[in-house]
Amino acid sequence: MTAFPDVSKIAYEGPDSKNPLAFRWYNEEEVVEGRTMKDHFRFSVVYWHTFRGTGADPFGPGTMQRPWDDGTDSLENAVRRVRVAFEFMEKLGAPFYAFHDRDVAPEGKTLADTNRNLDAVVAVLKEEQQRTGIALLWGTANLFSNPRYVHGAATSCNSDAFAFAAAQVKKCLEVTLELGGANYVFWGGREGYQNLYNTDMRRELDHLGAFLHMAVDYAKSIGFRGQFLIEPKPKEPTKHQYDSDAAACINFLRAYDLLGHFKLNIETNHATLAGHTMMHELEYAGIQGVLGSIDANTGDLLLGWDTDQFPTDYYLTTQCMLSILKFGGLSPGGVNFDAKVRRESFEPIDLFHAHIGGMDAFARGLKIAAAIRAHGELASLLKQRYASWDRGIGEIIESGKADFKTLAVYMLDKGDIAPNTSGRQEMLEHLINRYL
Ligand code: XLS
Ligand code: NI
Ligand code: NI
Repeated sequence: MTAFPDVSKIAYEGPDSKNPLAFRWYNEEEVVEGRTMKDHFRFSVVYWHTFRGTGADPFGPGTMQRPWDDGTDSLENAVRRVRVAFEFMEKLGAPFYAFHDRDVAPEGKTLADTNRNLDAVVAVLKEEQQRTGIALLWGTANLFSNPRYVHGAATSCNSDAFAFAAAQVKKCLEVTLELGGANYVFWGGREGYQNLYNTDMRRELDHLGAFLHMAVDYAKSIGFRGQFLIEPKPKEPTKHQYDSDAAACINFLRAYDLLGHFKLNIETNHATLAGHTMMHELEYAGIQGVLGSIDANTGDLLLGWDTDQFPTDYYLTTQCMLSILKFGGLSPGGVNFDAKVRRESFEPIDLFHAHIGGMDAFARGLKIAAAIRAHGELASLLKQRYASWDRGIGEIIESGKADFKTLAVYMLDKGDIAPNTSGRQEMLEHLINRYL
């Protein structure tokens, strides 16, 4: 069986190609800054949007044509979907994928049935991984779709929901280990609140901290060495998600003594929902030493929700790659397309167009960022801007040898500060355009 009979392996044809089913920039063997593109990006396809997305929105049902899918939640259908997924990823040339437990296998009547279903599908995933060499970037547990999680999972007011979530994450860690997953992700799902009148925030956060400690301990006990990642998001589905942005996550991890065990998985559309740019979130995570991986997508700034569109904007991908290169890359994380084709793009071939466009946009962004870095102009302007810290009083302050008294003596003697220089905002924005 083949699900994509008209598509052969997507090839790199170079910038002049007019073939939409070819890469113009992503050349997996090409070396940039000492690393192949394949290793820079570690591109990953998500199971949930790409193989489970229906195109439904609040105003109408699904539109996606997926001829291999019989519309049932049977195990047989789930297994057929695995074969299609690997055919797709193989033809695309994506080295990784990511899934939630419930994307790949149906829930049964009891937790035991559900675990058995998962085991059955995981055996097929493993077989396909071995056949193709495609690897698991990360696994995660869906702790938000089933109505039992209506009030959250680890932060639910119902302690049984916490216990069920623990059992579910335990199993998901086991299968992620079984499949050699490089990371394990915790996105908050419904961990947040709609209303503070009915919320004991202190208790909920304590429970979340305890839950993550249990996960760390269990992973250690089974020998799972993948990187744990938290994925910040400010809102949706709840009004306020506890992991609202990189800074909030880092504060939470530090407060609950978890910082050594986690890094962050930064998602573009979540950054913009938080009122930040993606580059802001990457820089903040990077300077704190917790930049782990990215969920690559983009929002629509005219729509105020998580539309998870595929990224095609070179400014965005250039900014991402400037930060990622600066902090030494993402591995063992990667560039995971947590993105979906829009409702109007309902044919199977659109899945190829979407991913090729995203991969090319990142490859182009990498080349632009590398050119900016190689030229060194931006770096030297930055260095120049902070030159007052490399000598004189700046150097004394940075070395920790100043205090309020000595600084007052210095300023009383000097009378006023050295004149400020221009920030050159427009010049810098214009400078970046030279490389695009
Ligand atoms: C939802 C999140 C989700 C995570 C995985 O907004 O992006 O898809 O990446 O649970
Ligand atoms: Ni995501
Ligand atoms: Ni998202």
